[in-house]
Amino acid sequence: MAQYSKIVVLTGAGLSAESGLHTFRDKDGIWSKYDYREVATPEGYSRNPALVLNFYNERRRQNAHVKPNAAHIALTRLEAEYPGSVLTVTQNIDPLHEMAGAKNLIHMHGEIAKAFCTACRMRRKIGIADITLETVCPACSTAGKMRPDVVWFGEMPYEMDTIYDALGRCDLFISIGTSGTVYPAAGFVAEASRSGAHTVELNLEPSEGASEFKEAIHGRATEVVPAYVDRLLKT
Ligand code: BJW
Repeated sequence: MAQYSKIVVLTGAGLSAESGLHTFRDKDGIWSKYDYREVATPEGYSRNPALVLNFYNERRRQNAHVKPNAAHIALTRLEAEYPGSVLTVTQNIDPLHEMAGAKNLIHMHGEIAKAFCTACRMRRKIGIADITLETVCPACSTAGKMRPDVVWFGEMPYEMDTIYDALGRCDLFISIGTSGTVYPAAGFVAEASRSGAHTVELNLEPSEGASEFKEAIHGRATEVVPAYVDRLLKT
């Protein structure tokens, strides 16, 4: 019988780093080149929407060229082959989990490939198309109200009720490639611990919340994640 019956996996930018996408807080990370207050807050967007739209248009174009790496693929294998349930909650806005075949997935910080209309609140897939100040909402026909469907600082992440419900029931919580600095995701390990779950961090280096995990394995995601998934599938 499998050791755990309900697994929650939290992923962050470090998971996609070896697919060629920048993390946020590493030495050459996105926040070393951009001020998050200007590009990742509602206030920054109100001050200079063109700057924010261009920042995400550029990142959306980068996504056209990326491929899932061995860690994304291993997590999909876990979801497909593990005898218990596996929910992946990603902070990443890239499409790499679904490109690897993930099905039970929550994008808590939104998706770069979607746009959100602030007039009618419709969310829509746009693929790699740019959003501009002239973009017209296909649902309500309002121009200039479409923004990237991503969660900025000060905004409520998506599907929090479902996530907290899963954390309250899980018996294994795995955190991968995240610095543990951004809430509410940074608080998930404490939530899972309160439910009595075993908690594991798989990260290049100890994260901010490292001391809260019962187990830690440090190394590159493409190495430590497939090895950890193999271990789970063998037990
Ligand atoms: C590798 C690797 C390899 C590298 N292999 N590993 C004071 C106290 C507490 C909270 C707050 C506070 N003041 C404000 C807040 C709230 C705020 C917050 O947390 N701020 C902190 C900075 C203090 N949070 C919010 O506003 C959130 N909303 C909210 O709280 O609503 C209220 C609420 C309350 C209660 C319940 C529910 C809700 C919203 C946060 C939105 C974050 N948005 C961003 C941008 C999204 C769009 C975009 O992508 O542009 O999300 S910011 C950015 O950070 C992005 C990421 O998803 C997020 C996390 O980053 P992540 O993934 O951890 O990346 P890094 O770069 O930090 O770390 C990468 C890690 O990988 C590193 O450790 C590397 O070592 C490792 N790594 N290569 C393995 N190859």
